[in-house]
Amino acid sequence: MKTINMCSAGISGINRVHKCQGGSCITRTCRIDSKTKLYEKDCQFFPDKVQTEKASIMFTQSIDSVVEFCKEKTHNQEAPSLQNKKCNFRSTWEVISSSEDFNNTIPMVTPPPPPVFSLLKISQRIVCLVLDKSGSMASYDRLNQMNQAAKYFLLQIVENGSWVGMVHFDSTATIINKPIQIISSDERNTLLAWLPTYAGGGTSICSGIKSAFQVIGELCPHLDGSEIVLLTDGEDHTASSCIDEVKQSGAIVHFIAFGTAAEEAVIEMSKITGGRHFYASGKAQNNGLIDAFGALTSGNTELSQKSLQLESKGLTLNSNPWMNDTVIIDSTVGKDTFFLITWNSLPPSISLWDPNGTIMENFTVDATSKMAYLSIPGTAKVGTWAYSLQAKANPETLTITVTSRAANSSVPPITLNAKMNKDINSFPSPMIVYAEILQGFVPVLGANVTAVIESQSGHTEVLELLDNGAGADSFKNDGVYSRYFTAYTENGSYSLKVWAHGGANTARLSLQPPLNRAAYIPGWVVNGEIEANPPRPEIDEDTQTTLEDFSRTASGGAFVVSQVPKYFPDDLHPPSQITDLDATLQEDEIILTWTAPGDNFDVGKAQHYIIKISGSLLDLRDSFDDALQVNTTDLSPKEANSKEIFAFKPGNISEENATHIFIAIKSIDKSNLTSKVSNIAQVALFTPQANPDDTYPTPTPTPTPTPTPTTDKGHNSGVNISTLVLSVIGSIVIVNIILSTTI
Ligand SMILES: [Ca+2]
Ligand SMILES: [Ca+2]
Repeated sequence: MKTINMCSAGISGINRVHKCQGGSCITRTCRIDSKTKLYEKDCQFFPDKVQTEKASIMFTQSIDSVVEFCKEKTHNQEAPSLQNKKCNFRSTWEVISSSEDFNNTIPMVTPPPPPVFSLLKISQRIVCLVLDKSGSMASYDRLNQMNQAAKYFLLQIVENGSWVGMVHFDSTATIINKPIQIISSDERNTLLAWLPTYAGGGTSICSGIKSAFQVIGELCPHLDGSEIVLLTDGEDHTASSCIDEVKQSGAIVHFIAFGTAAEEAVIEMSKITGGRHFYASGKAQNNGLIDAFGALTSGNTELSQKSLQLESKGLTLNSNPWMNDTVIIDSTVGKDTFFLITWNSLPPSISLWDPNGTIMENFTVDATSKMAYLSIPGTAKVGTWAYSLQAKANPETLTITVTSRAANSSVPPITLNAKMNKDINSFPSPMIVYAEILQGFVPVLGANVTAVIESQSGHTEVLELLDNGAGADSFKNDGVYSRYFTAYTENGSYSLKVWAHGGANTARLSLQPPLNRAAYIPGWVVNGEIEANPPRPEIDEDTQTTLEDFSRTASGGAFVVSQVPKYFPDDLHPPSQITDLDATLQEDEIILTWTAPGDNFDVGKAQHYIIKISGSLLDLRDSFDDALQVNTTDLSPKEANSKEIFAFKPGNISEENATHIFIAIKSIDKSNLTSKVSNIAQVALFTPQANPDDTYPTPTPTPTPTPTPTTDKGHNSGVNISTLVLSVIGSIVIVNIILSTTI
C-alpha cells in the first residue's frame, strides 16, 4: 500500500472512518468513491502510537520517534503537499541545505551564548522633518511641491500626541524648531508657518541629519525609535560620511528622493535604520510627493488612529478644464476625513457633494502653497462623494487626495499595503509587485487592484494585480495581489503606487480570529485499536461576507534598477512557470486546466505549449524533454491569466505497466524562450485488488471493528489497469490513498 499524503511514507497506521454521535462511536474501513476512485472524504489516517520512523518533524512532530527532517531518500515525492508543490518535490533537508543562509553560515564549535532579551516599549512618536532648501529646489516648482506635501503631512498624517521638530538645510543646516507636541490644530498650524519660503545654496545632507539628532536629543537623550523624514532633490557625495553615526543613533531615517537621482548613501541609511524610501518624479499629476508623505504614518500607533488614503489622483488639463469624479467612503472609515486639492497655476473652482447631494462649503484656501483643503467634521457619510474641479488656467495640473481614519475603533478598517519584492535590482531580472488588502487580519478578496510604476523620467507602466495563485501570485485568495514587472526603461529610481477598488464581487472571510492551523491527528492506533482524539473543531473555510464598495490607494515606496543597457533585445523574458495545472478524468480523456502564463512571465501571451507525460515523476521533472509528448496542435495559448482547458487521451501510456502517469507543461514565447516546467499533475493507475484496508466492509461499532470484506463492485466488473485515478500534486487532501500492486 502506498500513502501519498505523508512525509515520510514510512509512517505506519491505518485508514478508517471514525464518527461519534451522542456518546457512541462508529469505526469502519474507508470506502472508495466509485467516481474518483479515491477514499471517501471522511476517511482519516490513524498513525500507530509506537513506531520507528524518524521523519519528518515537519509532518508529525507529535510522534515520539520522529526527530528528523525528510531527506532525499525518505522524502515522499508523491505527497500532494505544499512542500512538494512549492519546493519542486524536494525534501525539507534538500531545501535547507541548499539555501544561501545555510551555506554561508559557519557551524558553531562552542555551545551558543545565552540569549539576551531587551525589553522595549512604545514611546511617543518623535519626528523631525529635514527639508532641503538648496538652490535646485527653486526650479521646477519643487519648493512649492515640497511645502504642499509637508503641509499635508502636518495637517493630516502625523498623529495627535506626536512630537514634531523641523530642520532646513542647504550647505549648512538651520534648526527651525525643537519638537512640539501636537494636541490640536493649533500646533499643526504653528508648524505650517515654519516651512521654507525660499531656496538657495548647496546641499549638505549630513548637516541636516546631525541637526535633527540635536533637535530630537533636546527632547529625549536617547534617539532610539525617533524618526527623521529627509527630503532632498540633490546629490551629495559627502552623505556617506555620516552613515556610521546614523547607524549608531537608533533613529529611523525615512528618505524621500525628489526629482533626481537618489543618493545611494541615503538609501543605505533608510535601509539600515528600517526607514522607508520613496521617490517622487516631480510630475505633479502623479502626486508622488503627497503619496510619500501620506505613507509616513506611525509604525506603532493603533490601526484606528492611522490615516488611510482613499484616493490620490491628478490630471494635467488642457482643452477640457474639468476634473470630475467620485470617491467612495465605506463604513469602516469616515472619521477625520480630509479632502486636499492642489493646483499649479490658479485656484480652480471646487465643488464637493456628500452622498445626499449636499454641497460641502468652507474649503481652506492656501493661495501661497496652491492648495485647498477641507476636514469633514464628525464621521463622514458613508457612500459616494462626488467632486467637480474646474481649472482656471490652461494648461493646469490639478490633484485630489482624500484620507480618512477608522470610523469605529472596534471595527478594523480595510487597509491596503503595497511593495516590491526587492529594493534594488539589476536588469533584466524580473521583479514582483505585491499589494495586500486586509480588514483587520482577514484577507479581502475579489478587489480590482492596479499598480502604476513610474520611472525616474516619469514613464509609467500600469499592471493589474491578481490574487489568482498563478504567475507571480503564490497563493490564490489570500488577499495578496501580485504581478511580475519586467518593463524596465532606464536606470535609476522607480516608484510604485497601487489603487484598490472593491465592488460587487468583493468579499472577505469571517472576521473571527485566524483559526489554529496546527496539524490535527484524529487519533492513534494502540495495540491494534483506535484511540480517538477529540474531534477537530468545525472549520467553515468558505464563510465569506460580501463587502460594500470601497477604495484605497497606497504608495509602495521606491526601488532602484541598474544595468539597463541603452539598447537591448525586445524580448528577454520567458513565460512564467504554470503552478496550478490540474487534471480530472472524464470517460477515457484527461482534462487539464491551468492559468495561462504570458509572453513575459505573467504579462502578454505565450506562443505555444509543450505537454509531456511520463510514468516517472522525477523523469518528468528532470528530463522533461525526453518524455512522451502530447499532441497539442489544436491548442494555442490565451492571454495571460485566462483559464486554459485541454483534453487528451493518454493513449499507450497505460500499456507501460506504470503505476502513475505524471503530466507537466512548458510554455514557449514568440522568441522561443521557454518557461520552467509546470507543477506536475498526477494520474494514478488504479489496480483492483482485494485488500482489507481498501474494501467495502459493513460498518461496525467501536471498539471491535470486524470488517467484513466485500468486493468493490467496480473491481468485479473487469476494470483493467488503464482505469485512472487522478489526483493533483498540490491540492490539500487530508487522507488520499492510492493502491498499487507494485509497492
Ligand atoms: Ca495571492
Ligand atoms: Ca517573452
